[in-house]
Amino acid sequence: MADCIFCKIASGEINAKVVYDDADVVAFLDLNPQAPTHALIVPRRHIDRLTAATEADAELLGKLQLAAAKVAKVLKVEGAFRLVTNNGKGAGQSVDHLHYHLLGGRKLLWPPG
Ligand code: DGP
Repeated sequence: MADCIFCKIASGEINAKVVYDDADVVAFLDLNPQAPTHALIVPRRHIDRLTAATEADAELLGKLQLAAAKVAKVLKVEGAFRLVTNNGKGAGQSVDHLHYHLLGGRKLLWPPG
């Protein structure tokens, strides 16, 4: 997508602190961290949000979760972390490219608010 910031990060057009990448997935540190460890895991292929995914994306969605587990290990928070996606503006989604927040490094409260 031409004007998508996460597409540009995935293609290398915009710099980010990449902590993991493979053929389908890129993970990088969040610009505005909400925890000592805060990474974003995104598919290289543009999908607006989880509810825009289709059956054709099933394998990719699985890869995102497996990549998230690898990112947690890379960032040494595999023992305790939260993986969350904000789907839609009302849920706090500000970038329209599917992404999972991986948060860790501090006590994570529930419910999250
Ligand atoms: P959300 O609000 O769920 O759509 O999360 C978007 C996150 O993306 C937010 O925590 C800040 C982060 N973010 C926005 N622009 C950039 C950027 O250019 N680089 C990086 N690393 N993170 C960004």
